[in-house]
Amino acid sequence: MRRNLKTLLKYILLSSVTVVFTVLTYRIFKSKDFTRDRNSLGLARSIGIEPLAPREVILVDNEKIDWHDYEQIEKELKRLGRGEHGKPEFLSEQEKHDYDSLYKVNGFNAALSDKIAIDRSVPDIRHKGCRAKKYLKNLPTVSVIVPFHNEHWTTLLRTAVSVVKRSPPHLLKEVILVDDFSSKAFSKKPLDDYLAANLTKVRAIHLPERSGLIRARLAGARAATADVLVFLDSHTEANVNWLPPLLEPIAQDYKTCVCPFIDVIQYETFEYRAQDEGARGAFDWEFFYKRLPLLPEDLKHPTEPFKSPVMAGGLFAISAKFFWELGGYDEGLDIWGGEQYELSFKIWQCGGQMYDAPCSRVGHIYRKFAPFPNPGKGDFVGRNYKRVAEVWMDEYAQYLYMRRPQYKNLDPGDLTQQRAIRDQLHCKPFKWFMENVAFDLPLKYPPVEPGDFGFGEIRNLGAPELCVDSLFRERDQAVAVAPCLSDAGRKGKGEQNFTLSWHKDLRVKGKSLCFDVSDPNDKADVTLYPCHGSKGNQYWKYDVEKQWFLHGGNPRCLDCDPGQKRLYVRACDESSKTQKWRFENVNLTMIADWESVGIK
Ligand SMILES: *[C@@H]1O[C@H](CO)[C@@H](O)[C@H](O)[C@H]1NC(C)=O
Ligand SMILES: *[C@@H]1O[C@H](CO)[C@@H](O)[C@H](O)[C@H]1NC(C)=O
Ligand SMILES: *[C@@H]1O[C@H](CO)[C@@H](O)[C@H](O)[C@H]1NC(C)=O
Ligand SMILES: [Mn+2]
Repeated sequence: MRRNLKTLLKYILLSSVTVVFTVLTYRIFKSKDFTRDRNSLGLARSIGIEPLAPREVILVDNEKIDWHDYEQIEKELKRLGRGEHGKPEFLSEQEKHDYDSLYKVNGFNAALSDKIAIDRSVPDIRHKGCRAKKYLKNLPTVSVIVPFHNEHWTTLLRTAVSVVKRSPPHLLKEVILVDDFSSKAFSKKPLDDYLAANLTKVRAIHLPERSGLIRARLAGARAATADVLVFLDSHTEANVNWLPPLLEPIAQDYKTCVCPFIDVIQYETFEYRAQDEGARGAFDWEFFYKRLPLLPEDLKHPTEPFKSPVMAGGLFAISAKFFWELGGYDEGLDIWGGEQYELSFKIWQCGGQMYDAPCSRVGHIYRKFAPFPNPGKGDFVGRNYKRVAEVWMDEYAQYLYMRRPQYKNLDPGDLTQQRAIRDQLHCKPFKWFMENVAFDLPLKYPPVEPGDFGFGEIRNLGAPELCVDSLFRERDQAVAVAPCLSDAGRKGKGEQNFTLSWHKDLRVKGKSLCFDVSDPNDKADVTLYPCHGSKGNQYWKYDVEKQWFLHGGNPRCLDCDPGQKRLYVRACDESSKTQKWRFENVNLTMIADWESVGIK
């Protein structure tokens, strides 16, 4: 009896929970207020129930619409003037009086910027498929955060105007320009007045002391009131319909960070053009930012967001909720450097995900040179890197320290709070990140550099007195054969020491010049070209048995004309003696393992 009563009570409790939830979820999906949606959904999930809404309501919620602002697009197409449509522009001689002085403080052609309209048009260089793409009708609201220190007036305003003009008004809640203690006069009151009079959605906050990029971003994030934070650099231009592709993946799962494609605004001419059609962000073991190729499945869907291991750093969207769950940036990171790794590792290791959205494009001025003096704070970048490595990278930190032994003696400061975040969020180990997200990184950037497949002299068997010789030539010049330097009585000038590196390229010993063949014809020259990592033109393999040097994917054999002392490649021929070469030192173990070393 008692048992039955208990069961009955349980039943009543459960059904009332169900009723409450049905009502709640119905309201959630009907509601237009995204913040409430998300919080309630989060609540539902946090107590272990996946809310199921009535069928038709789900359909409403998944409704997708065309977000293009065709009126605006039409208007921009008709614009005439300097630098319009992102065309390259030039100053006349008379206009060049402050060219040098403005270049020096900005690192780009700021005098030209002043001649180009603040609301200029940019070309729609998105993949054609983006024009037909629809996105969820219900998208979260956005605060755009733009930290700046002494940014040039017109490039700063162009950033803000491009955002305001090319964002759906009801999604864009505000643009916050975070003035990191700029010393240019217009950065204070004139800026505030301009914004109040002309750009009501844009406001500036002025930091009372120099705080650095990372803390300036945090200050902006703290002031932001919308659902999603979008961080931009202060010399950027948002392209057509840039916002919905950034927001949809976040609307679908708030633990998501999305980066736009970053286009190039050329520092001299302000030409707007593509950098490329996308790559996955990565790093090498000195923490230089690198890129990995798209995966085959990414290439099949050129307009769909693809997963990226690390962000480039300056331009990204993330829900405020997730950003703060992750503790924002580590405030112990000083000025700049390492913050993109910190946030990226955190996002992936702590249950989130990161995408690049090909249909969202933002132009960025890559400066010609950095105009700012060194802040004189010692190796602050090294300290930042060490903080990131110590908190997030586990045993992989050693690969960084192997290359930068001086980091061992750097004091990274107090890491207690960062480690507590990692514990509290039950974040995964770095090994998980390396094996599941950046799984192809070690092929291109091995934690421990493999040795060479071989090195030394390369002697011809058809003409055994001749060796491959670069003759100290430079880029774009042909490699030849010459009398072997190691033979007695044949001393002379020459450069006959080469390495077949683990990159599967043939290098002049001690230089980063590689043997390159671009000519598909018979007897194609072998020329020297800066090494670019064994792809295509620079791929070489040594066949120990046949004593062939094979070039390229559709292999041809290294060969020579002993009379003319010419070196070239041609179709492999088992009977040719001049195609056989003796390579002075070969690591047979490594050659036997050819496929598993470096890039395949
Ligand atoms: C508003 O913009 C116009 C046109 O760019 C400019 O002339 C004016 O000075 C601006 N207003 C303020 C208060 O700065
Ligand atoms: C080529 O370089 C290697 C290592 O740097 C050196 O040991 C070797 O003696 C050199 N060989 C010749 C032929 O100079
Ligand atoms: C050959 O390569 C293997 C694997 O990288 C390495 O362990 C070994 O020391 C190398 N041998 C020589 C003689 O360099
Ligand atoms: Mn920048």
